[in-house]
Amino acid sequence: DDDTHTSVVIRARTKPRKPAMYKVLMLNDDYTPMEFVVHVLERFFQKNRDEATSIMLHVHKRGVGVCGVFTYEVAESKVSQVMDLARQNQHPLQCTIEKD
Ligand code: TYC
Repeated sequence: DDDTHTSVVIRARTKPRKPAMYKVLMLNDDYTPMEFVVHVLERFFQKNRDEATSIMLHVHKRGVGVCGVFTYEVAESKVSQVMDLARQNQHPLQCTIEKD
C-alpha cells in the first residue's frame, strides 16, 4: 500500500506570538452613582480625574465604553476587582471583556 511511504513534516513555530489582547468594557445602568464609576476608573485603570470622568460620561450616554486593553488574565482580574467592589457597595455596575 502506498500510504506506508507517506510522511508529513510540520515545522514548529519559532517566532513567539504577541499575546491576544482583550478590552475591558464598562456597561451603563440607571443606579450606580457617577462618582463611584469615576473612582473605579481611577483606582483600577490608572485614569486621572479628567480621563475617568470622560469615560464615565461616554458610558452613561452611549451605554458601553472601553476602560483599557490587557492580556486575558489581567483583563479578567480587572473585571473581578471592579465587580467585587461594586457588589460590596451594592451597586449593579457591570463590566465584561471582549477580544480586541
Ligand atoms: N447612568 C448612571 C447614573 O445616571 C451613571 C453610570 C455611568 C453608571 C457609567 C454606570 O458604567 C456606568 N447614575
